[in-house]
Amino acid sequence: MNDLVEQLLNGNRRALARLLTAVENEAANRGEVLAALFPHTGRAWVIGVTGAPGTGKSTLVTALTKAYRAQGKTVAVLAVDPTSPFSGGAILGDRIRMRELSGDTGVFIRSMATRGSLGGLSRATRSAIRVMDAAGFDIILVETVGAGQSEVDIALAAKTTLVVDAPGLGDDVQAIKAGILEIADVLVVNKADRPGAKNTVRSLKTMLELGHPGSRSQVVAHHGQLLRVESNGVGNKDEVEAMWLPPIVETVASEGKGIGELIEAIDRHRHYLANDAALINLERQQIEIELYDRLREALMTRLLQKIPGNVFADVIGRIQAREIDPESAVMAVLAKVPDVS
Ligand SMILES: Nc1nc2c(ncn2[C@@H]2O[C@H](COP(=O)(O)OP(=O)(O)OP(=O)(O)O)[C@@H](O)[C@H]2O)c(=O)[nH]1
Ligand SMILES: [Mg+2]
Repeated sequence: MNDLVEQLLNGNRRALARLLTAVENEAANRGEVLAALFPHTGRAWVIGVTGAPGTGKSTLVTALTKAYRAQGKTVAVLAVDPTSPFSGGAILGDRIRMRELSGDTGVFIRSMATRGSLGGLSRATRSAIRVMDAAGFDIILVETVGAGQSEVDIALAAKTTLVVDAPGLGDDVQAIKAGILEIADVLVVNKADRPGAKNTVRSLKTMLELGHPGSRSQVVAHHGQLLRVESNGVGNKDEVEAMWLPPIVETVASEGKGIGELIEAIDRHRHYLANDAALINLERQQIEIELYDRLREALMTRLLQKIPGNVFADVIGRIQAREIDPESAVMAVLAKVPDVS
């Protein structure tokens, strides 16, 4: 395993593929691997790309990859599909779409489908990003379908999050789900060649302006949870001005249009984070949330080992029979476990 880590750090692509498989499958030695790699992480600019199905995320990722390659930057792509238990469907489509990138040693593409729980997928995503980061890529593009928890997860692993919308997906406002605007650093209206694109831009603008300036909500980490904090609108002027207002960029990904502007917007966000010490803050928040996540998981695993299996069946039956309420049941279960109650 140490050999593989050494090879990965030296740019060996076979070692990269094998280590990705090890962390994705939550292999027994993955802890060791990630610990060895961790000091070499934190250098890549991780860009999350999320949005409703079919908005053109994969096409956009392909176009961005080509543009970054033209700048001489190396790019790793991670396509995460939380909606499909199979690595067919969407991911197969991605493969075909991204085929034009193959043969370039400065590009590495990897797909990941759901395995087990959503929590398992977000842990595997974080780990895969770290392996790619340690491998020395300048840019890591992570595509995930905006489905429930996954888009929040992507914002927790990315430095810049792109939220992609497109016209023709039914109600423009509903195409961008509630809560997703808060995670967007840059809003992309793709398929700008389609009718209705201006409407999509306009409604996104309205949604953004409703929340700005002063009353814009901010997402902050608190005890491992993401909280939305409404600012009171009387904050000092500098603070309001210093806030990042997500720009809206129109693209036609399939023709490479608007990609230069999109890369500029990403660069501006990167500079904003770097100049304002906001990057340190962002990383702290992400670390805090990850730590709580992992702690919760580790404690739960230990706890479940200490509780005899039949206790659960028994308690579920008693709750269903209305003999005990769920909260009291939790207390009763914990009371049976030494060192916890
Ligand atoms: N007209 C037009 N079509 C586009 C554009 N970008 C992508 N498409 C097409 O839209 C379809 C979906 O594109 P994808 O890139 O697979 O979209 P996606 O968001 O990755 O889709 P999922 O991964 O399934 O959620 C494909 O047929 C693309 O060729 C665009 O800018 N204009
Ligand atoms: Mg896709």
